[in-house]
Amino acid sequence: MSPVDVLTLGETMAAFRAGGPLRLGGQLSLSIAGAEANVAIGLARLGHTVRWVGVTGADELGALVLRTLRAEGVDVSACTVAAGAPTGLIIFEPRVADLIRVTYYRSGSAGSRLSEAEVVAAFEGGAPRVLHVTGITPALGDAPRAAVTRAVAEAKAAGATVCLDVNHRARLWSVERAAATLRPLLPSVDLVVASDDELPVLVDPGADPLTTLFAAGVREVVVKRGGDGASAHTPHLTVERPARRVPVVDTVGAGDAFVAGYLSGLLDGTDLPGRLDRAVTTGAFAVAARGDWEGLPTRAELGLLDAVPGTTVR
Ligand code: KDG
Repeated sequence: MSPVDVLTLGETMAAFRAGGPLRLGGQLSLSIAGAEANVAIGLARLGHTVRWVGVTGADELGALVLRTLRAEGVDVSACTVAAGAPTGLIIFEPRVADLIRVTYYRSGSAGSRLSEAEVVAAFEGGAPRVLHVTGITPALGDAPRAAVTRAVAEAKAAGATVCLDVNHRARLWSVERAAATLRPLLPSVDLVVASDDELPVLVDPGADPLTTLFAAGVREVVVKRGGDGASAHTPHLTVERPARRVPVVDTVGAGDAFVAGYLSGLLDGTDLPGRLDRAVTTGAFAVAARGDWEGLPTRAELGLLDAVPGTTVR
């Protein structure tokens, strides 16, 4: 097992996208989805080496998860297949207008069995340049929480850059429990990614988020605002970027695509504006395509959105 540019860990589920309200039946399309896997696929498509660590069930949907990640060039050599626990499911249901209702079938899933053992295996090949973790994985249970804590400690000790995307999932845990788990990690975190409404997970009410996070040891803060763009902050510089204008097809996964673009820029040594430019671009690709990750660009495609709308590329 060789070192990689980026290591990430979490649960990847079988993903069903419904054509309409579930209670009316109809067709479902099947893929995979998981915030960390979405980032991994985005980075692999941009030419970086990526390892995703997780646990899948010894079932057909687990085979789909691993097959899809391998096909996308993501290293899954440190993954575990757990007998006796099913691969988790997520169902995306368009309910009204552009509102998507998400239903999880992941309690007791194989993914929730992720533990320090997988992390130790993942680091055996050497530390990554970047560790990417999200606030979803520690919400899955004590073992995944310990896995994230161990991965952050191992990455910090090895001098890797640690990226935390808050990715708060209110159906998995409360803001209070998320705060109690994620705030102690901040001294080991270099880069925090969050939306405005997720910052209270890390910052007390009334406190200035940037002042608080920089004081905790974080070096870079990126705030995702969806269609309103994004901003990136260090103690010495702030950069703002509008969202790129594209037809909105499916916003699920756009935040992960944004992170993949940002980390890609970081790995390439680009400056803060360059990282944010790439992030809003990859985020736009995700919004303009159906699926969590299916529309993500290769490096050669990054410039496609610069073309005049309606252009045919021949
Ligand atoms: O960001 C998209 C994710 O939310 C989706 O892929 C599934 O990881 C997932 C989750 O827990 O919601």
